[in-house]
Amino acid sequence: MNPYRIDFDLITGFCKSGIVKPVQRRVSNMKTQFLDEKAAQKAIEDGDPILYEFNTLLNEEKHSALAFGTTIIYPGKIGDEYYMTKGHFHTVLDTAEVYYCLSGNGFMMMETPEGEVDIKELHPGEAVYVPGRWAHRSINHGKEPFVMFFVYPADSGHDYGTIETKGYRKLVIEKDGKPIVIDNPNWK
Ligand code: S6P
Ligand code: ZN
Repeated sequence: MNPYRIDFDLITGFCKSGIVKPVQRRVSNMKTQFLDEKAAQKAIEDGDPILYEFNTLLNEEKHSALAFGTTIIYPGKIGDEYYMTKGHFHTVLDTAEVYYCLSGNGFMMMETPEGEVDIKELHPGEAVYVPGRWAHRSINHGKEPFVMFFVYPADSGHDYGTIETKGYRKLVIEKDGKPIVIDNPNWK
């Protein structure tokens, strides 16, 4: 392809020129992944809010190319659990990804198939390197939208099924006004 240029806002993460339209994910798109399924059902009945949006600013989808874009996770909770992304492994498991925090703050929750778990907090100006083999989920425990720029090998692919079936080993919930990490009692 030819060299390519695109705009995105450094605070909101959205493409101001409108060339790229965001993908939106609502509670109904990941209802079974929340610890409190009754709270998730109620949120759906009360208007099914958007949990997060992401903009794939480019995906050339060929080996040796890069894909990049922005993710915006809104502030909020389902029960005691913060709004978060579905999370995924890459289909080509050993492909890495970089996330750079533009605004807001939150966590990147990561785990390997072997059961190692790591969580990194991100503030504006901080980046996290997600090595190959690590599933990744973004969680907003702040009061503002949590906005990140990401880049990964374009042919990585997305394996959502493993997380949908097994869940994450750890969850982040709010207790006494603060985020805490707990074991997921529903993990299979
Ligand atoms: C892709 C990258 C992001 C996520 C986005 C939404 O490899 O990690 O573009 O797709 O943050 O998360 P999810 O888990 O719904 O794909
Ligand atoms: Zn990814």
